[in-house]
Amino acid sequence: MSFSILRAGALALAALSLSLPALAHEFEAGNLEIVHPWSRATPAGAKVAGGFFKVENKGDTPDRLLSVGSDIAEKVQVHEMTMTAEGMASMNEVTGGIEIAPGATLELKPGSYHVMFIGLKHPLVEGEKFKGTLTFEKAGTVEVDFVVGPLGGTSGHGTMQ
Ligand SMILES: [Cu+2]
Repeated sequence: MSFSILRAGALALAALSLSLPALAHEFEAGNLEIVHPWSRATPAGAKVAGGFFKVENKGDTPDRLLSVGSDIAEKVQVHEMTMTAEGMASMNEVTGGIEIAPGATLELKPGSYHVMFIGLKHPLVEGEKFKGTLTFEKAGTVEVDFVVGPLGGTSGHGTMQ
């Protein structure tokens, strides 16, 4: 009896580890490794969504994230979130790209650098994926899949999302 319980446990673990690569998906562009591009499900009528991912520079020269593209929205921008002296969050489009030093990891995440999909052509549904392209100064353009996570959480966009 204890044998079959152990066996069931082992099978469950095996199933779990098999499902992990789908959750933590990665893409390569030259010396850059792009980890887990994701977005969020959008409420009905929402016109914007955020996008997030990490880029690890495994090379020995700096590179820059120049732009992000996708067919799901009319416009795609890279934004930076900063706090004003009054403690208000403010969002600005990044111009000139974001440097990724050798050995460094650039993280786009809620409340920080993020992608903004503006003018969504359809709602984002949890569990679905959509295509996007990331363009780097040296590594060029790479196609990635953004995975859509659950609605809610800290978007860093107040009432916008
Ligand atoms: Cu934004």
